[in-house]
Amino acid sequence: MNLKERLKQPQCQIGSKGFCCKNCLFGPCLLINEKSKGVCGANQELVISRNLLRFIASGTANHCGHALHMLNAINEKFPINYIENKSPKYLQNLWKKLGILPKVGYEHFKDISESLHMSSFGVSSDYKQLLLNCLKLGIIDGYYGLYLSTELEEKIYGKPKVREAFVDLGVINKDKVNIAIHGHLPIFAEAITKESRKYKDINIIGVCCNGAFLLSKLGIPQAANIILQEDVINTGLIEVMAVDLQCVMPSLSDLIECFHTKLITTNELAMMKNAIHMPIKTIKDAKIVAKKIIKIARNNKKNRNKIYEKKFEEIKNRKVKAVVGFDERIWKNINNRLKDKKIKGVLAFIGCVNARCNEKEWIKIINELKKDYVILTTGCMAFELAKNGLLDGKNIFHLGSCVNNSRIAEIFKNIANANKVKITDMPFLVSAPIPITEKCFAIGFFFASLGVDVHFGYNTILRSNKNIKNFLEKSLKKYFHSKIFLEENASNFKENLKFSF
Ligand code: BF8
Repeated sequence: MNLKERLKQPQCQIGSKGFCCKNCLFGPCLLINEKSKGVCGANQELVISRNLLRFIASGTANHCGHALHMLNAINEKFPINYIENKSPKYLQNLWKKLGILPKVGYEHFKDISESLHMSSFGVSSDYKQLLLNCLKLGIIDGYYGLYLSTELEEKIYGKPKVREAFVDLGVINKDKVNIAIHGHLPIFAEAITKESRKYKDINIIGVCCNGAFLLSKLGIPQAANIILQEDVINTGLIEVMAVDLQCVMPSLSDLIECFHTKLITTNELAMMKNAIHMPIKTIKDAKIVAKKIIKIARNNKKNRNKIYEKKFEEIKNRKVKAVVGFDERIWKNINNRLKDKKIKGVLAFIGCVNARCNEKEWIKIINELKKDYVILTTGCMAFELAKNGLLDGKNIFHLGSCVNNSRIAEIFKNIANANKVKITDMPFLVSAPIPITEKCFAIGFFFASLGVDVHFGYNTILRSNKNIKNFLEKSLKKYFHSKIFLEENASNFKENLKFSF
């Protein structure tokens, strides 16, 4: 069964509205309407806010874990006073007043753990407290996750450079040894790219955020985002797929049984069935493993079934040129356009591409919006825009992987500073139109904590409860002058687009 077929499996109708509580064995309790209560007495808004907080805690753990693995690789500790140094002072004061200023250093992992604690059976029953804690985790995600990971990436490998590069499955080369790099940590991705330059027969291609990193930092072609990862192996032309952490579908383990592809895991947290495990902890390990994997891949090419080389003729032209490699330094250009009233505002389209949604509709609408707005993009959305030929480097800017969303926050901060106003006083909006992972929600709540309007275009948790909706749209306005809202229809999103500021 492939992804499309698995998507046809029935979805739980209660769970898909966020109304299912599985936090204890009185349950699962299904809270079908706004008057329903669980066995313990929890109402719908409590269940939704607890579920949301747990979702975001996990997303935040992913991004903070990303930074931690990078720090470990270079033998450094979490920096102290990081949030104080990176965030505007007026926001720190607001966060302090609301009781959501995170703890320092490694203590922020305690904040993640306390979120699990407060959302468990019989702890907090105040849904507003739980939602405010989602914002606290958003701040942690933003600084100890996104900012720190991006800073470490740039410290080790330097800043990206604007350049042309290629995306989509056609970047696989049937005449070469193809090595796909999937996951999120740049440590191995960069090491194998460097090592591969010693060989004429190696073709490195990226998948998901490692793909976005390699594309924007080194101009390495990106073959796939999340929904195309199985298709990469399905070409039958991949000698090795090396994966580390996050967004690697377990289905790959079964899929490689049908092909000669070797699946190699490189992070101790993420073992997989049918995979060879080659652990990488340090940059030195990465260099050693890179050499070994290149050897494995070159040896494996002879096992390729030649039928696939013929079949590849059908997709070899699926290769699109894109201008990539922007970073926060683009802010001056954007600020000038704002000052000259050439644009109405800045929209960031970030996050995943969910196969349950109609991505074509969103791409069409983003293409229309680029006439009036500067569009910033990262992660799998950036790939989707590139794949559709929209990244010409004029109105839509590719800023890298999902942890590089900190570059969007820096752009917002710099523009607001230059105009001597708060971030929330500028026409900025962040949208995750078709999210999949918990990480997308952590990022969304980070931007909301900065005072930026945040849109989700698909969301099975925030739906259908008026108190939750009121808090995220109205109470947030009171504290942050921003809102978090859900609009699943792309045309309606465009028609009703207006900023809170
Ligand atoms: O962090 S956009 S599917 S690859 S979560 Fe995953 Fe979503 Fe893609 Fe990278 Ni981001």
